[in-house]
Amino acid sequence: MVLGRLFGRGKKDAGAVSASGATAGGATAGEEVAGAEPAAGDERESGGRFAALFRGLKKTRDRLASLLPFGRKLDAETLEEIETILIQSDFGPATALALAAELREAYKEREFSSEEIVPYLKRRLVERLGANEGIRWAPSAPTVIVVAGVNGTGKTTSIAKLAHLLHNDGKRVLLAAGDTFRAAAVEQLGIWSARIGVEMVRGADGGDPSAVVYTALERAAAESYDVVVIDTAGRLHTEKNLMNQLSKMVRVIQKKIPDAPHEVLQVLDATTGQNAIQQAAEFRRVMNVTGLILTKLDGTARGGVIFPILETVGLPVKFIGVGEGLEDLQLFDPESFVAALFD
Ligand SMILES: Nc1nc2c(ncn2[C@@H]2O[C@H](COP(=O)(O)OP(=O)(O)OP(=O)(O)O)[C@@H](O)[C@H]2O)c(=O)[nH]1
Ligand SMILES: [Mg+2]
Repeated sequence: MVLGRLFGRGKKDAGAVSASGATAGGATAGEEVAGAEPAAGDERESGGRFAALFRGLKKTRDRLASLLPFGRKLDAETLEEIETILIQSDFGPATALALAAELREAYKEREFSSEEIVPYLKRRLVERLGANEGIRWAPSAPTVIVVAGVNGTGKTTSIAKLAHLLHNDGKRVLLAAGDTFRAAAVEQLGIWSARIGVEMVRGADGGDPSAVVYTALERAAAESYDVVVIDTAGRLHTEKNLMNQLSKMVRVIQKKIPDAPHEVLQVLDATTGQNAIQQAAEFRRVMNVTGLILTKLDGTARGGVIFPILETVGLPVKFIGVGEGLEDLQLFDPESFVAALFD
């Protein structure tokens, strides 16, 4: 089901896009409706999708578990403590204050006992995350996805992982090596593309990335590709150059396909906290960023950072990175995410 949403088979366009079917061991539709523990249980041990998420969020989960006053009487002091813990865990002041206020209110009305604190928090957190609509597909192929972000955030690896997901779902994926600034970047993507078994368009070293993108779009049309995923530089000589290059790339894409790019996904490194939020603001000034890929959640004990990112940046998190392996990019699923934070 989770993959179903990723591939746009959720509501309106059911069946419009062929897919090999849900293979990743996600929850069934019934389980999804049931609550925040859809994929837990057996799958946690079995090495499936939830297992990777559960493993990836271990640092954050351990930290929360060590902080939360389990089994304690829910009084004014405990409530105060929970508020502080949520702020310290990078849930951000807005989420932390709102949750604590809701808890206080609910406690006043004797809605629940102290054992219910965590289930209550989980429900509220899932609600705050909202739904993930998945990839926005083009009405007619190819769907063009630009992946941008500052250097080292995980663009190239995330593109490889995304291509792998899409390829496994039966999509014809074409990669465009748009980071021509570093020869090694093209090589890196080339190695991934060979490993995954998808084609890649490359240009001359140091050449104009817009030319690479143009060629990729021509080829995608001629050879009926479903998706073009474009890698971009994270660093040029100056930041101004980078922003100019990115906006030029978008103009070139739009000359060929007016309603493209259909997705501009900005990659943010979860371990950089507040910095990630600033980067998002900068990129939005030059590009119409449509969603985020939040990487390296496995590398931080402060995975709660997703909340202030969502609140401050106001863009949906579409994918999350929970490790360095090819299987470690997931469609962001709020319920599984929150379950993996606490269970
Ligand atoms: N632990 C962990 N490492 C990750 C994740 N995503 C990416 N990385 C690592 O982050 C490092 C940088 O990743 P790249 O994909 O090269 O980053 P980039 O944004 O393309 O970097 P530039 O091309 O220099 O702009 C690599 O060592 C990746 O393996 C993740 O989800 N978890
Ligand atoms: Mg790169």
